[in-house]
Amino acid sequence: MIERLEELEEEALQQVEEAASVKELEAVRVKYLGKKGPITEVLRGMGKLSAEERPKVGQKANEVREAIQARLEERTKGLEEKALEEKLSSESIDVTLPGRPIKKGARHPLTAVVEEVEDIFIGMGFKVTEGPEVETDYYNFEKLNLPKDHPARDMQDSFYITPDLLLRTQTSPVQARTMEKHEGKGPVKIVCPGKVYRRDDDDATHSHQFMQIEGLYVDKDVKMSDLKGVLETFVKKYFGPDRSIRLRPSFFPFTEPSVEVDVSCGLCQGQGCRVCKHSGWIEVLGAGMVHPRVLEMSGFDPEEYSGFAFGMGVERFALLRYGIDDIRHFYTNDLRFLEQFKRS
Ligand code: 2U9
Repeated sequence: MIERLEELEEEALQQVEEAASVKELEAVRVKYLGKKGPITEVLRGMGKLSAEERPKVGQKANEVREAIQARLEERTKGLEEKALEEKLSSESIDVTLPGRPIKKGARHPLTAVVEEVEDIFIGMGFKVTEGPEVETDYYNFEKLNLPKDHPARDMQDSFYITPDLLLRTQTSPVQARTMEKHEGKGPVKIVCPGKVYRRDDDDATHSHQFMQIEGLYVDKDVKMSDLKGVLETFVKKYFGPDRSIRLRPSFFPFTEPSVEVDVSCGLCQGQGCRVCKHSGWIEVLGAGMVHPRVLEMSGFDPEEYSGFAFGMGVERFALLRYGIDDIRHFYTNDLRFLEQFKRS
């Protein structure tokens, strides 16, 4: 039996040496040291041995098992280390490879216009303020001198959510809320950019959702000439120093007097062309002195305070800046359109 065990040891160790993978080593372990293996078999037959032989064979069997087990462990460890080394060397980083280019996005043209307009007004001391897109009827209309029966409410057909809640039709409620927070004390000097919603059929020049930037300056002694100066500075900064503005009388419920602001046409220098519809002027803003009732409703004493306000459509500014002919391009997310606004 001892001889048989020695044979088995030699055979098993030989196979351990020949195994080429951890998997093959495991197969050798099962074959020789498993419950159904030949060493177990030898041990089972020990009952037939004499009392003298039995411990010797037992001890030999244990020695053989331990020897095979030890060599198996050594080789397993060796193979695992080798596999790890191979993996590490095959995965090594070649630092000389050129980097993968990162696909850069671009700011949406409307965002670019909003940021540019904001920067110009920040330069004149205005703060940027935002507010909710879902508004109450009270802040969207009532506070802006548009009572329930006002015809302008029909003019701006709106998206109502409940009888009292709607998608704001202008960013003006942000100004009304801000004035209220100031509790009757000026100055309030803000520009309010944001999305607004009106029930309109979408076409090349109309969209049911569009963007506005409105501005408000309320303080003691704010005059119409301040409004003109601020808007002239803005227009020259946005469109160019050679452009001029003109004011035409208009009407808005929230301002009195109200004006429409035109900028001289940049294509024909006021001579008249296709872009300005042969008038030499392009309408770009609405504005006016804040109506005393609007001041009062938001907690300012119209005897002590006055203010001006203005509003502009962002899409119109973007159309003019980039020479785009259809407002719907801004909302269809066509990459062929959007990628043209990448900065080099
Ligand atoms: C308060 C008081 C007054 C905001 C103003 C306009 C004139 C205006 C239009 C321009 C193009 C909207 O996008 S558009 O259709 N806006 O003409 N907006 S004055 O007046 C305010 C706002 C808030 C408390």
